[in-house]
Formats: sequence, structure tokens, C-alpha cells
Amino acid sequence: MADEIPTRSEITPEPIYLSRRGFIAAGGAILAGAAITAACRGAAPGSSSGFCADAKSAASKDELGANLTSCDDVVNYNNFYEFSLDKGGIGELAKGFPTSPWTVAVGGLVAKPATLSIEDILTKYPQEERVYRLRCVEAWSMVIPWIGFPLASILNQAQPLAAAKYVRFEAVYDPEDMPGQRAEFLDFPYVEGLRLDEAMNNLTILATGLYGKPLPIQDGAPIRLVVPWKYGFKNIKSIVKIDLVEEMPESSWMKAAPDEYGFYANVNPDVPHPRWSQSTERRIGELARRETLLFNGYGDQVASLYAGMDLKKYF
Ligand SMILES: Nc1nc2c(c(=O)[nH]1)N[C@H]1C(S)=C(S)[C@@H](COP(=O)(O)O)O[C@H]1N2
Ligand SMILES: [Mo]
Repeated sequence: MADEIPTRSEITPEPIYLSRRGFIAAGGAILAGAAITAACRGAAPGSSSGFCADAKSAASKDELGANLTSCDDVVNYNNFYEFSLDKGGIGELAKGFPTSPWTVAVGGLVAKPATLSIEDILTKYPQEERVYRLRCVEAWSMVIPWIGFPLASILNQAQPLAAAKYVRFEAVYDPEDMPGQRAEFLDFPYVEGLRLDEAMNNLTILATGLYGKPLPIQDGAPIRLVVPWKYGFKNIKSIVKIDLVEEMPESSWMKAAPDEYGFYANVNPDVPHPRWSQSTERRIGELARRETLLFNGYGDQVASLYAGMDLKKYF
């Protein structure tokens, strides 16, 4: 087990800028916490092992021939800053987080705004399995069998007006139940955005499950975005609001560190993060590093969205 966990030198945490801004105490706690979790994880299976006992997928590999990441790694190695900066044990911390009832409000520049319950969504939109690579900007990656449906289905139902150019997503705000929201390292609620054509692309889904089961909280229950050609942080979890808007939305990460996290955040081995290279990645569960692929290997389906754009400028 221990060899599946990247050592600290192999991963480069997104929120390190905190210490540069003077939150040194918080930064120290994060790193100590991560080390403790890594040390304990092999010995004591997380509370999520029950989730994985009956995990299932129609696939065992992605379309490039890579193995699925084990269910245990998918549900025990997470970034979910509303709960913690520590990647391990989010499931434990999030136990009891209320995900029912839950609604998603779809509005803004649309002809038909609606507030949908999760039950509505599951009834209305057929759920399918999509096996996608997830590449975190921190240079680790996984292959995950999601269950979900195209975001375009919900957007088409809402009927975007001609003025709508972008989609803005907002995650749940519940500082009483989410300890990370009581710290001030990110501007919560977590906000993300896509250009409308990116949102309408067939690869872009709202995921409601993984490994054949409803999403566990740590992976963004009950509904989260999955945009597989972009860095992991675009894949906003636990969404409550989707708005069609005219102007490019400012995401939480753009607000926190605009030089490090752009709006587009397309996976690109040729555009280094200011603090590390993006040319290779650590696939969780594997020993050797892999080459990072332009658009995370989905270029045939998305490169045309960026024709003529300078990807170094629009990072
Ligand atoms: N609401 C919310 N969504 C989020 C995050 C977060 O902290 N809060 N972290 C992002 C980051 S940095 C990554 S890499 C992915 C991780 O998804 P996973 O834990 O399901 O693998 O979720 C993204 N979505
Ligand atoms: Mo990430």
C-alpha cells in the first residue's frame, strides 16, 4: 500500500501560496497532517472501504489501455478543501455531511430557470458510465469510472439566451458542517466556470456516482462536474448552483492566485505551473511517472475549441 502513496517530493500542493502570504502555521499543520495520514493509511483501511466492497465498473481500462485506479485510492485520496487540506481521511471527516435533501438551481441567462432536486435529475437524465483520466494540477492523476450525464442535457433544458457566454458553478456553502470553510485560505463557496462551448462539449458531464454507486461525499456528493481535459480543480464538487452568464466568471482559484491558476486550466505539458513542471505526472497506484498528455489525451475531441488561441497566455 505504502508504495502507492506519492511522497511529498512527488506532489506539489496547490495551496502552498498560503505560507507566502503569512499563513505559516496553517501550512505546517497541512504538511504534518498529510504525513500522518500517509503513514496510517496502509495499516488501517479508511471508513470508505465499505463503499468499495461492491464497487463495479463495466470497464477495467481507459481507451488508452491504462488500468482504472483502484476504488480504494479514488475514495481515500481526495482534494476537498471545504473539509481539509489533507488528502486522506476526507471521508471520515465528512461523515454525516447532509447531502439530502439537495437541489441544484439552474438560472441566470436562460429562458427556463429551474430548481432541480437530485431525485429529479436522476429520473430525468439517463445515467451512463464514463471512464476518464483525472489530472490534478499538482501532477498526480487517476483513471476513474464515473457515473453521470452530459452537462449539455441540463443546459439545453434551461435554454441559454443568446447573451450567455459562460457557465458559472457554485458549490455548497455550509461552514457549520465543513470545517475547511471556517479557515480562510480560499474564498468559499468554491466557484468554477467554463466557456459555454466547453460546457456543451460531449465530454463534459455532471457526475452523480463512481464505480457503479452514488458518489461518496469525499468525491463531491451528490453531484459534481467532470471536465476531463482540464486540471482537477475545475471539476467542482457538491454543486448547488449553475448560472449562465455573460462575463467570464472568476473562480475561487483565480481569485486566490491568478498567476498560478487561470480560467482555462487545460492540461498542458508545455505550460509549467509557476512552481513546478507539468510535463509528467504520478498515476496513483503506479511507480513510474507518466508523460502528461496535451488536453489530458482528449485533444481529438477538444483541441478545436482553442484553435488560434495562445495556450500559454490563456492558461
Ligand atoms: N467543491 C470543491 N470541488 C473540488 C475541490 C474542492 O476543494 N472543493 N478540489 C478540486 C481538486 S483540486 C481536485 S484535484 C478534484 C479532486 O477530485 P477527487 O477527490 O474526486 O479525485 O476535485 C476538485 N473539486
Ligand atoms: Mo487538484
